[in-house]
Order: sequence, then C-alpha cells, then structure tokens
Amino acid sequence: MKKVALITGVTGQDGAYLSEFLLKKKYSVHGLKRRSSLFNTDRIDHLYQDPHIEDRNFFLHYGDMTDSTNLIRLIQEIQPDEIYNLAAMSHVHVSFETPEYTGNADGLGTLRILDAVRLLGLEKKTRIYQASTSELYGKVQEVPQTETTPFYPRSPYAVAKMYAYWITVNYREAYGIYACNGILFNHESPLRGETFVTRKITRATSRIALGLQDKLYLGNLDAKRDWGHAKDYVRMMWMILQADQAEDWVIATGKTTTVRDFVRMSFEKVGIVLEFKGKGIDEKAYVLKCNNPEYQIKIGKEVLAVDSKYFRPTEVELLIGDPSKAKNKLGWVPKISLPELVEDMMRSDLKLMKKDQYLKDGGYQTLNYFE
Ligand code: NDP
Ligand code: GDR
Repeated sequence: MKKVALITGVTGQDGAYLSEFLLKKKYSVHGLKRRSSLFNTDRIDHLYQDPHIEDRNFFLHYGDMTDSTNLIRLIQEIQPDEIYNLAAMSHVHVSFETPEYTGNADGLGTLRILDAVRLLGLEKKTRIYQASTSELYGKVQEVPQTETTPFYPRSPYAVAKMYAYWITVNYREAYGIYACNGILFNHESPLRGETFVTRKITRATSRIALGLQDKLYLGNLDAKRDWGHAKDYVRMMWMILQADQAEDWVIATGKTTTVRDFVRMSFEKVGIVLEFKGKGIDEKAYVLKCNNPEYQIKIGKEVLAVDSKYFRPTEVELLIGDPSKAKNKLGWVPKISLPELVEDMMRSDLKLMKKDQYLKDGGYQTLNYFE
C-alpha cells in the first residue's frame, strides 16, 4: 500500500522539495494550496499531473489554514498517514505588519490540523510534523541552542509559532497523537522566497554584476544565522516521522555566519571582491576588485547601503543550533555546506537574471521589486 501524505504549504520552498522527496519514495502526495489571483504553483509545476490521467500520485486541493471546515473535510477525504504542516505566514518582518493574521494562520492553524485529526478519530493512524523554528529562541539565552534551551520569541511570527509548538506537544501528551516539532534553523535554496535575506542578496548580486541593478539595500548586517540547504532539511522532516517515538528535534548545521559575510560570499562567486566601510546605518560596501572580465563593473562603485526600513522592531541577533540529537539518534547530518549553498543559489539566480537581461534588452518588463 502506498503511503499517503498531506502537505500544507505545498507551494512554498519546503513544500516543493518535500513533495519531490516523498514522490521519489513512492508516496501519494496531497498538497494544500491557497486560491490566488495569479498562479502560485511555480515551484511545483514540474510535479503537476493532469487531473484527467489515471494513476496520479500528486494532488492539489484548495484550502486555507484559517478555515477549519476545509481542513477537516480534506483530512477526512485524504485519510493521510502523515501530515506535514508547513503552511505559514513565514516572514518575520511582515508579521509585525500582520500580527493577528499571523497568529491565526501560524498558531491557530496548527491547532486546527491537530484537532481535525482528533475529531476524525485518526489519532492512531496519522502522524503530524509541525514546522517549528529557531525563531522560538529569539533573544539569546544559550549558545548553541538545543532542544532544552528556553524560548524567548521576539516577533508576532515567533510568538504564533510558540503556540503551535506547545499545542503540538499538548496534543501528543493529551491524546497520544504521534506529533513532532522539527525546530528548524534557517534553510535556503534557489527556491527561497525573494524577500528573505539570502535570496535578496543572491538576486541582487547577480543583477548588479549584470548591470541590471545599481545597489542593494539591507538592514542589520550583523545578524548571525545558522544557514543550511532546504534539501537537507526536508529529508529530516520525513526521518522525524519515521522514528520509533514522537519527539522534538533541532535541525541545524552548528555553524553561524553574519549577513555581511553572506553578501561577501555571494559577490565572490561572481569574482567581485567587496570592501566594507563605516558602521551601523552608515555602513556601505564598495567594489575593491573584479576578477571576471565578463562584468563591466567599476572599481570603487558603491554596491551596498543600509536602510533602516529593513530593521525589525525587535531583532534576533544570533542563532546557532546544536543538531547532536538528530545526528546521534537518527543519523542525520547536513550534506550541503554553506559555500555550496551560496554556489547553488548564485548559479540559479545568475541564470534567471540573464533571462531578465534578455527580456529587458527586448523591451519587455521584468520583475522590479526588491523589498
Ligand atoms: P514559504 O514562505 O516558502 O512557504 C509558506 C507556504 O505556506 C506557502 O505555500 C504559502 O502559500 C503557504 N501559506 C501561507 N499562509 C497560508 C494560509 N493561510 N493557508 C494555507 N497556506 C498558507 O516557507 P518555507 O517553505 O520556507 O517554510 C515552511 C515552513 O517552515 C513555514 O511554516 C515556516 O514558518 C517554517 N520554517 C521555515 C524555515 C526556513 O528557514 N525556511 C525555518 C524554520 C521554520 P502561498 O505560496 O500561496 O503563499
Ligand atoms: P529570518 O530570515 O527572519 O531569520 O526568518 P530573513 O532572511 O528574513 O532574515 C535573516 C536576518 O537577516 C537580517 N536582514 C534582512 N532580512 C531581510 N528579510 N531583508 C533585509 O533586507 C535584511 N537585512 C538584514 C534580518 O534582520 C535577520 O536578522 C527565516 C524565515 O524563514 C522564518 O520563517 C524561519 O522560521 C526562520 O528563518 C528560521
């Protein structure tokens, strides 16, 4: 019998990689997608199957984390062996603008999934993975952060995810549901949303090298993150649900890097060496050397400045996870290093931006949004 999985947030970065992963494992994969006025399935279009063919193994359903009736009906119809609850308003900065919605989708949305499983009597059948986050640690209490480090959330997003974390633990203890939190540290890829800092940097670096953009504006360059590759992290989501016992797990690389160094690494991938000058809001970066004759970029050109609009009302300064439990108990280790991640993202964005250059030269409009 094929295993059946339901992925909420199937159109997101992790949803796309997890769908690929589970389809390779011969799962029947059902994804929850929101209705949108534009197509929002770019990341999973290569997996799409015409609804008219027989023997399909990839199915999309309209739904929303704020709609209990929809979630209950879908779970009843699909009868999933595994639910991966990845859907969320996942942007930390945006959560300060939409705190109530974030609480509803990210916090109560998780309760809706757990309670649907309970109401439908699926407690013994359906295993649930909850997409928890290193943002729970927030203000530094301990370094590196482990499964026992106290939480101190610093944004409406993190507070909503803290509710989701504990309601997952509570439903496990109260009703015996196999429900686990994966406390995942930042993970990136060529499919990362364009407004998260890594992707914003790799897109801008490519555009600046190609002469399509003048400058990159960022916020806090001193923030440190433990960055891994999303492909490694979705593998662990699946491993978590195959373990003998339902538990909570930290998934991280154990290394941390500043935003500034991520910028430096991205520019180095196109042969551009940067020099950073100034501090805080006045910090800027200039081209010191360009080792690639393909790019006509002037030495001394200012390519990066700080804009306070990207500062958060409360910031998470330092994240570094200790993945020892995942390594020792499940044998998980990340296979893709940070330089390889930057390489992967830069290769992909350079290709995309060369397409933009071609379109622009042909007089067509290209995406011009850099928030
Ligand atoms: P993305 O932002 O790329 O994807 C989020 C997904 O959730 C999208 O499919 C989005 O749909 C969907 N979604 C948002 N709101 C709703 C809603 N109300 N109802 C239904 N679907 C909704 O996130 P990632 O793939 O990066 O992350 C996956 C999960 O893991 C998220 O819960 C995130 O908070 C969490 N996480 C992510 C980490 C990371 O570094 N990437 C680290 C730790 C946790 P649409 O495409 O229509 O917008
Ligand atoms: P984060 O990711 O908040 O860690 O949440 P993001 O990439 O948005 O920010 C990382 C750090 O970079 C700093 N920063 C900027 N961030 C953005 N987005 N844009 C900027 O211009 C900029 N300049 C500096 C931020 O201040 C921050 O310190 C991600 C999301 O995927 C969450 O859903 C997930 O839970 C956590 O990772 C783990």
